Amino acid sequence: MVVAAKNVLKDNILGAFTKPAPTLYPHQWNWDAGFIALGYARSDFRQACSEMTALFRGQWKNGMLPQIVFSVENVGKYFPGYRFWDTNGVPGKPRNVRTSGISMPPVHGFILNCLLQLAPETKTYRPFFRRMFDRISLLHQYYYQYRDPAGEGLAFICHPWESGMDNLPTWEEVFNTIRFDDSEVPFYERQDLEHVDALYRPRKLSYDRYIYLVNLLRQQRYREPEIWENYPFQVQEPMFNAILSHSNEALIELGEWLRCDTGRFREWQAQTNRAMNNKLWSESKGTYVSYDRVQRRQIPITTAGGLIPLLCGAPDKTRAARMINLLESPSFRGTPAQPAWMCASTALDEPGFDPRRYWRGPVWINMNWLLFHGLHRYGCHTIAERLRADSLELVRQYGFWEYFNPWKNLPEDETNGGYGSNQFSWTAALTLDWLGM
Ligand code: 9WN
Repeated sequence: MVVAAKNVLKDNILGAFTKPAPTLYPHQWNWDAGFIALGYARSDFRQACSEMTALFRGQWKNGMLPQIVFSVENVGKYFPGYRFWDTNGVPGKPRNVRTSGISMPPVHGFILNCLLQLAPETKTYRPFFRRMFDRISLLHQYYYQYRDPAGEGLAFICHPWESGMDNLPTWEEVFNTIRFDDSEVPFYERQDLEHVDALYRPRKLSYDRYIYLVNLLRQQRYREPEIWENYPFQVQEPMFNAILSHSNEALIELGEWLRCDTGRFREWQAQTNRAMNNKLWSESKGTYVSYDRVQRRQIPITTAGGLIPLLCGAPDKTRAARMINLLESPSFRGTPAQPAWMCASTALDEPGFDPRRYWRGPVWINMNWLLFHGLHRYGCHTIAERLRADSLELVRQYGFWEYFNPWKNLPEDETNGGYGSNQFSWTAALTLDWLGM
């Protein structure tokens, strides 16, 4: 498994960075780069650093770190490409780097901290850590300055792609409140369906909605904060904020090591955890849920993302116990007759659940990795280890797929429970991390 995982990364490498998948995703992606860096950390530390450096070349002057940094070699092989995003000439975008115009979950702080723990020796790499520390601080500054207009401590996402969990039923609830005409969706041609069967990817309606939002952003030239005044999709999502909070914690540790001031990271972390507890906790669900800033309401849908606040220490003992009960309940474990792998992206009993379609139910290895660390933090070592064991078993049975059917017993005519792209980089990278390789 180790050799095979390393080969996935080797085959996907494009010089300074590694693409997420051979053909479906031929550029560099934001949070993928963090997970991928971890996959190289023990075997090729230089490449791990290179992944981070390459990604931050795309950072905008206001701190925004783009979801995609486009590779010049693979122009035209992914939709929406650089031209469609139309970020060229946007003030503050680095002129010589092609990027999209939205961001993604800020895993980079805690990934950098993991890299520090794994560095072969820290003296040589100190300038790298210092540079990254400054860049990541700027990224966090961006979230608190531009994505938290009320100064609550919660960053909002402006597009499902920013969540990294693009196709949750949660987003449909938000979109159902946004009225727009077909004529407001510019002409576009998807390319994902050339590589993956439509059954496993978002539906056309979801793509129309994604593209409608991209069009709004590009028409207004990504002008922040003005653009947010009338912008319809503004969601405070628990995993995104938990990742931000946990990265703040990491910046405190890194800052102490670098002998830098860490005061603002402490404030941000405390404020974000407090706000998550005040605004995103659902007492009836026993987990965290998203909040729609525009409609001013919680969206009561149970997702794996709602459990990720365990990672940053947000829930107190009582809330954590309720979350663990939920994780151990039929919503995520299935039943003796129909057992499930941990952990479905959308709960098994949600009406929007679909075991094959992208984020509507399948298991994703990066979600399991985040949850694994959250569970250890709360002393739930046995469940954490089960999560790791399930992840490794899925990879062993099916291969390095992008996502997996959460049901342990597949229908008789289905032999492969791995979906999306095969040879998926973060599945390989996090397998290596779990195996300590
Ligand atoms: C859009 C690259 C990315 C991941 C996301 C995953 C998928 C893109 C797409 O692939 O999203 O960003 O085209 O579907 O949802 O989490 O970062 O692996």
